[in-house]
Amino acid sequence: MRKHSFTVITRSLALGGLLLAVPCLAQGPLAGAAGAPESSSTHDARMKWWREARFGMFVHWGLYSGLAGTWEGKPAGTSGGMEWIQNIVKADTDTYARAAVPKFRPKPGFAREWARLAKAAGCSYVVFTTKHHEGFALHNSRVGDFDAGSILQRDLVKEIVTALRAEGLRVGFYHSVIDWHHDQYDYSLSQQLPHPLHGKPSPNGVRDHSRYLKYLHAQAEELVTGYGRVDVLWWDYSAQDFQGDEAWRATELMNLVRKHQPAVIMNNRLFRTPEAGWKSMGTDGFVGTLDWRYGDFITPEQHIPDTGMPGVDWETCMTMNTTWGYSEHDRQWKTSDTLIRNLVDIASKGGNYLLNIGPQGDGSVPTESVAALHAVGDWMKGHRESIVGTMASPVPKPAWGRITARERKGVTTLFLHVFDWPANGQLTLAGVPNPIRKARLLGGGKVTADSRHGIITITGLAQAPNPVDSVIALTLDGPLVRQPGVDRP
Ligand code: JFZ
Repeated sequence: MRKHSFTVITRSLALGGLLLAVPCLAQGPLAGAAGAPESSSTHDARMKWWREARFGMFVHWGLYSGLAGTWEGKPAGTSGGMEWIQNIVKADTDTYARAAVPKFRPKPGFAREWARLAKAAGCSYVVFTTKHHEGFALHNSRVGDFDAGSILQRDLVKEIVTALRAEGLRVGFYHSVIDWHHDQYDYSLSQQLPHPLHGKPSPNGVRDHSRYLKYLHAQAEELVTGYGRVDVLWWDYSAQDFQGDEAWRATELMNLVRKHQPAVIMNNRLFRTPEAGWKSMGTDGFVGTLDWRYGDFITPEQHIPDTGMPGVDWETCMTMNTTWGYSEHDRQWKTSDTLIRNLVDIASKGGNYLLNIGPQGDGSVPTESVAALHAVGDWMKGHRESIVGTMASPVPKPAWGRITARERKGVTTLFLHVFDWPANGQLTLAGVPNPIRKARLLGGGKVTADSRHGIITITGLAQAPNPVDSVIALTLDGPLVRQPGVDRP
């Protein structure tokens, strides 16, 4: 159950008979032109492509990418987020820009490489940093001078969006509300949010945070008006002591974005309250509900929730090594087998996987990431239907792997993802009462399925056809019946 709020109920009543006329009135952002709350059906329609997509590519790229985790010839660290290097070395923005700008030299055609890579990997959407905490904007901004237009005479957002669209990919903008460049961003207002000057007096005297907010809103408006359709806005981020309307004029910001992009899907990071799904200052806590006025989905970072997040939309974002922004010192690469199984694990719990690349200062993607994404794509080619357009497993995860599900016209398909092929060659599955229509191995191969005493047994294969994840599609009569606690929206 999602929470209802008094404001919204009052609004619904003010609309007279509408509450009776629309059976599924839920709380939500004030999305309608007349300020009417969004209905569940409108919300579902807006979320449809995203829920089906299951797999997206994240891109962290900015001035930090050229620094590559190195400051004054020494590693700023060998693990962790090097997009934070300015904060790690406590550089003021001028010192930082002087070191970083000369190393940020986007090569021609870099964006096409990203887009082709995302496509080859089987991603449906790409979310990239339009501005990270460092404050450097990748578009050509009329309201500032710390942007690609002013400094490189290029509009990198335009280049990236054009390339993504050419590959038929959905477009997402990551945008940091934290800003280490703007001279009116008042870092003294939060003890919890990072800033290179944290704890030090402001070098330019008292700051007027409302002036920063004007700039933040103006740049956001440029981004949602200058580049065609924007499918996702990925805000980052708030703290318990500084969040929401007070910190960012967040409701107004979301409404501004929705005015220009009515179908946009936004995350919940402009806020940091239980109503917005947050439990603590970590990204692992989750309260079980999300009021859509604060965002459409929850953002677990670098971890996969044990049993998913029943009843809400969520997306796990994850690095391939340990940093978001490129670092020449980070060699802790995950194997492509791990990435594939993570994707399957997440899909089996009803979530999305947003997998990060950190291109270098010239825009080229580390060879390790390219190889891994191609391996994921190779697996996806033969198994796409078991991921894209599927829903969470209706039953808890089996010992041998994971399950994703699909229901169409009263016919249910369970995709049995086998990570560990049983030694006796017999795969068993309990808790699924539907009669079996047929079973087939994705990629070709004969298997037999039998149901006896409520247990389905699949035989016919002595060994795993795919060492990472072999998938058996099990078609069943009747609708998908879920066991309690393993639901999704
Ligand atoms: C944020 C950024 O700081 C980071 O650089 C990267 O962009 C990542 C995707 O998002 O990292 C966070 C944000 C919030 C929390 C932790 C890491 N948090 O609230 O626990």
